[in-house]
Amino acid sequence: MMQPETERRCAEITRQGYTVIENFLEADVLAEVRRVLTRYLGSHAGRNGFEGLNTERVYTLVARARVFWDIVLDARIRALCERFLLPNYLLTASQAIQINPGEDAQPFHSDDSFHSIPHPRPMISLSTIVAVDAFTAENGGTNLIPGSHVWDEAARRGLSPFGDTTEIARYNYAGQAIALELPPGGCAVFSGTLVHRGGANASPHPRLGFSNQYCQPWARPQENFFLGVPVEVARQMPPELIALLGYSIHPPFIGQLTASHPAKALAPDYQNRVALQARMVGADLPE
Ligand SMILES: O=C(O)CCC(=O)C(=O)O
Repeated sequence: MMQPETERRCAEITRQGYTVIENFLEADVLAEVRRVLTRYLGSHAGRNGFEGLNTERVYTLVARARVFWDIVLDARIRALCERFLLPNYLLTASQAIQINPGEDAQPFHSDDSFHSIPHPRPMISLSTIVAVDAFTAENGGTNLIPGSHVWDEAARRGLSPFGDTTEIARYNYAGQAIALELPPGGCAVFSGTLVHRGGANASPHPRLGFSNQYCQPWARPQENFFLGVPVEVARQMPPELIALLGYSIHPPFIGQLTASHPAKALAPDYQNRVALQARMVGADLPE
């Protein structure tokens, strides 16, 4: 039953760079997301124009609550990942973004541009952004440029991995952007090559959303989930999820842990192989 929907969404991503799933989160799931995020808001204010000086972020969502486990593994999103990414794709980012009233627009950027392979090129990552509060043109609903996912280097000249670099580039890009309007619980899925930014929030209320992003299995993820997700939490996760965090092999060897499967490191009795072998041969680490 999902197949025609997946086909339609794939076609939209291929044509315009993004697709929208209006009713992505059920009301109870959305309420749980809001409950968890409310607890953490206030713990990390943006430190620069890219994070947003009047924006709050909660990183590593997948470590914080089980509700994000199911969302990361959502079958509709995974069906799209399977179409655009290789098997053994990974989670690359999992963060909430609250754009507070009065915040300026973020610099224009695309989410996989720090993989410095020239454009046009296939996406290296696939992003989702989910509205917790309704996204509107007034409150900072993501500004995105339809069709920019296929731009070449000349069209992308005003961008850098940290966003647009000049006033004129910002002005030109803004003229081509649309504001993503989403109901609470709505989701947009877009190519890692699509040019976009968090919008300015001219409303009197914060705009809360979150973004899970997935990348090719050969690309280095943005977030270091091995260190960011406490091992006691990772041990409770379902196998499909720990695989997405990098406890997996992209054959033949990417991700191997001293020539064994990295998920073995989550076993309660796991012993580091290098330390074990050093003990066997009577060596000190490091010599
Ligand atoms: O919050 C948004 O609407 C988009 C934010 C974004 O693109 C980012 O922080 O990379």
